Amino acid sequence: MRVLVALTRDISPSMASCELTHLARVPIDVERARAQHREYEQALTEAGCRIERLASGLDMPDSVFVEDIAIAFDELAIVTRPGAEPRRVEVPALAQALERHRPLRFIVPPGTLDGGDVLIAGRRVFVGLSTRTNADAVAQMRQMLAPHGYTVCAVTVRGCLHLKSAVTAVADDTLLVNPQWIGKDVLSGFRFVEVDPAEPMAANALRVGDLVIYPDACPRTAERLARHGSTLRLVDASEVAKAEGAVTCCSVIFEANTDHGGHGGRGGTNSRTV
Ligand code: CIR
Repeated sequence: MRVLVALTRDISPSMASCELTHLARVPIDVERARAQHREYEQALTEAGCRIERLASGLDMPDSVFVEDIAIAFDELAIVTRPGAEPRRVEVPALAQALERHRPLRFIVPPGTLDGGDVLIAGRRVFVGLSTRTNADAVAQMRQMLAPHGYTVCAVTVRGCLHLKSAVTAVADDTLLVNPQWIGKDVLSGFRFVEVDPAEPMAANALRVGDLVIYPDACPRTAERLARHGSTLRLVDASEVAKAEGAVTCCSVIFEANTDHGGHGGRGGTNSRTV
C-alpha cells in the first residue's frame, strides 16, 4: 500500500522575526499560526499522509517552511544550502530526519538553493533562478539527478520569492500559474489554470494525491480550480502568509519505504508532480 510521509516542523516562538523579501513586516499571531498549522497537518492526514513533525527553536524563525531545506525524490533527497544565510541553522535536523528515508545529497558552496524554487513534474525538474537559488546549485542538482533519468531546467523567476510562488502543479498535466511572475512558454507541454488577476499570491497550491490543499484567502482562483475539476481542501494560512509562506512551504512529502530496509531506491518512475 502507498504510504506518504509529510515532514513538518513546529512554528517557532520567534516567527515574527522571519525573513521577508517582498512583504512589509506586520504582527504575526504565533498561537494562531500554531492552530492553523495543526489544521494544515490535519488536511495532510486526510490526504493520506503520516505526519513526522520536527521541533523548532528560538534561533529559527522560519522553521515551519521545511520545503526550502530539502527536496525528496523517489531515489534520493537533496539537502539544500538556503539562500538566506540565517536559515542554514534549520538544515541539520531536516537532514537527520530524512536520512532514515532516503540517501542524501548536499548542495555545497557556492551553490545556494531553496526548495521553494523546485517544481518536480515526473522526470522534469524546473528550478527557479531567484534571489535564493543560483546557477551553481542548478548545476549541482543536474549532476545529482541525471543518473536517475531526470532533466533539470533552470527558469527565471521575477517579482516573487520563489518559483513555487509563481507556479505549482494541480494535476499531472496542469499547472496553476501567475503569468505576471513566470513565462508560460518555459513550461511546455502543460495545461494551465491562471490565477485571478486580483489574487497575485494564489499560484501556490499543494497537491497530495487527489486533493489540492489551498488557502481560503484566494476564493476567486479557488473557483477557477474547482471549475477545472480540482478537489479542494481549504485551509486558513493567514499567519504563514504574513511570513511570505504558503501551503507548499510547510511540508516535505514523499512515499514511505515499503521494504523496511532503510533507504528508498524503489527504482520506479517519480509518479508525482509537485
Ligand atoms: C523566507 O523568506 O525564507 C520565509 N520567510 C518564507 C519562506 C517561504 N518558503 C517557500 O515559499 N517555499
